Amino acid sequence: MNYYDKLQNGSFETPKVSDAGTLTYKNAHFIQVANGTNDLYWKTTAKGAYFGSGTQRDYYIEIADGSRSYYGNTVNDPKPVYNISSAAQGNQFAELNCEEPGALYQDVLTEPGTVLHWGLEHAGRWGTDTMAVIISDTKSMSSDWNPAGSGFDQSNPDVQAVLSDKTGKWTYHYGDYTVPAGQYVTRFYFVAVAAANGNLSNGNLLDNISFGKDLPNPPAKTGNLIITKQVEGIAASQIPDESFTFQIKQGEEVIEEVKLPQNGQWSASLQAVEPGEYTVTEIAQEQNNYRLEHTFYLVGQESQAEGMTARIDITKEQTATVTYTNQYQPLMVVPTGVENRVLPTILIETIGITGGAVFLFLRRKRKETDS
Ligand SMILES: [Ca+2]
Ligand SMILES: [Ca+2]
Repeated sequence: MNYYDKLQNGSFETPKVSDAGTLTYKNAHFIQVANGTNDLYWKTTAKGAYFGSGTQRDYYIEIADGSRSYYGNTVNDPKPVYNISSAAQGNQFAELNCEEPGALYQDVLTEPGTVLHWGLEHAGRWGTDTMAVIISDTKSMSSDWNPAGSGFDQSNPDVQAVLSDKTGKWTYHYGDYTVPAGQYVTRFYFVAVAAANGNLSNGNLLDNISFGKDLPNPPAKTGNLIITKQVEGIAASQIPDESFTFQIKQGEEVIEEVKLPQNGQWSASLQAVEPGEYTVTEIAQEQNNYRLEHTFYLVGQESQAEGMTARIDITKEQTATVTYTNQYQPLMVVPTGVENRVLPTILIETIGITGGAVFLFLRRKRKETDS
């Protein structure tokens, strides 16, 4: 088995439905592919019958064609069968309940302490369907564990989200996950919990899934914004969590407030934001024994500007970035005693050097210099 550091085939574009082996129901084309199929990457916990076969049971994943392309003389139409007019991204999407409620999963190589981002688009099939996101260690998992359907336990601490969405449109969801100590392989489950029509072989459409260090691709017609904070002249480790507040405004309306650092992380993201013009304002906090000299911001690749408020255009299907840098000067107190008598006016300044080292410079006033 190959391992990757992010989820593969999150858009279910492979294997291609239009290739050999396509199944059809009311002119909607789909495939049911078994665990281990080339280019699939996904596995399922659900053992069920293959569509139409009646008895042949195996671990199948159902992938539908949402492209409205032609098969012979007949247009493929996902609408009458899946109640959705297209995939959320690309041409294909998956149905979590293939012939049984299941969990689709993948294992991803992870580094303890890092923050991973997940995102997905979900739709109900015959009404409101419910699914869950479970993220866990792989060590404690037995291979035949099926957390889906009646096996779902909401009190499981590995449950990250329970998502109920209507039929007919894709809804985007996202979240962050910090990899616990000692966890080098992380299993990511998308679990079918309930289906609107009660039929366990129907429901929970999924597309555009991502899980990894990179921010997910923004869903159609929306954008992302990443805010990063950095400091110079003071060690980042000296700065308490939530020292800096960022206000994100659209016009006069504050749409979000973000505090950094958060759990030791110096970046935060807003996802699936409506495109348009926004401002981000940093409310900087003074640090004990340091003087804030300058605040700079950098929007995308533009040149750095001094100030606290940045104007940012968020455009669809793009990720906008803004980085704020504060420069600090340590304030040093000269101990009373010998030094003060010998050097009554001594000005001690420090400057920060890249890499976090701090060098001290002593500068006497002219009248105190040796004569
Ligand atoms: Ca897709
Ligand atoms: Ca199905």
